[in-house]
Amino acid sequence: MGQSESRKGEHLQLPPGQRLQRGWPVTHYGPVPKFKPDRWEFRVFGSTADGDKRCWNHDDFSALPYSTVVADLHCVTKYSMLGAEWGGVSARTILELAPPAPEVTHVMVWAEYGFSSNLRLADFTAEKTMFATHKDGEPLTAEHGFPVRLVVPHLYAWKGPKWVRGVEYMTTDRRGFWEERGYHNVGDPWREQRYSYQEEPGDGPEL
Ligand SMILES: Nc1nc2c(c(=O)[nH]1)N[C@H]1C(S)=C(S)[C@@H](COP(=O)(O)O)O[C@H]1N2
Ligand SMILES: [Mo]
Repeated sequence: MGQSESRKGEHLQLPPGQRLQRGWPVTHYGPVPKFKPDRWEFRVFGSTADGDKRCWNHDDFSALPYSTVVADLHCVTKYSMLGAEWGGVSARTILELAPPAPEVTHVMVWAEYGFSSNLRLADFTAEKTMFATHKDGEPLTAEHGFPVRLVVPHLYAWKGPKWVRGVEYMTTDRRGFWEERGYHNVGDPWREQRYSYQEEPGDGPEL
């Protein structure tokens, strides 16, 4: 078959306990936010290298360097979508434009309505971690996170908030929305790190 089939060839493996999903379901907690372009901004704050915040409005964010990655999405409820092409702004680009202080070890990614997810800095700086604005060449739809969602292909999908509004650089770890509500602080699907009761010392802050 065509291009999508060969792309999928790179991603034939499903993490343990996952099944293949055809199509793209919508999964999230709460309502779909309404995008208000004049009020929208993408903010980087917390422990930046120079102590200043960075802010991009929607036009400026849309003008940042655009790249694509082919990556899978693994929902902790056990379905996986394989071989999507995500387009957007690499997390590494944000780190270059808004460098963190040397003491930063974790980030909190913030979305509309206070949804959040925490990541180790190493997961945030991973090559394929991306603030996606597009999937398979099309802008994201509202229910899939328009205008921007985070994609962290090597972790369960709750680690990638839809409707992202900012990144907080942190010098200690703190739990995000699902990490406070029973999900694993790290969330590696290859190790089936689904629930917080599976955490081992060092995986996350005390609950
Ligand atoms: N803001 C926000 N982002 C979110 C969630 C959420 O509840 N709120 N759920 C996550 C979960 S559990 C999954 S599986 C994916 C689903 O993305 P999709 O609806 O585009 O398939 O979004 C993630 N991002
Ligand atoms: Mo999920």
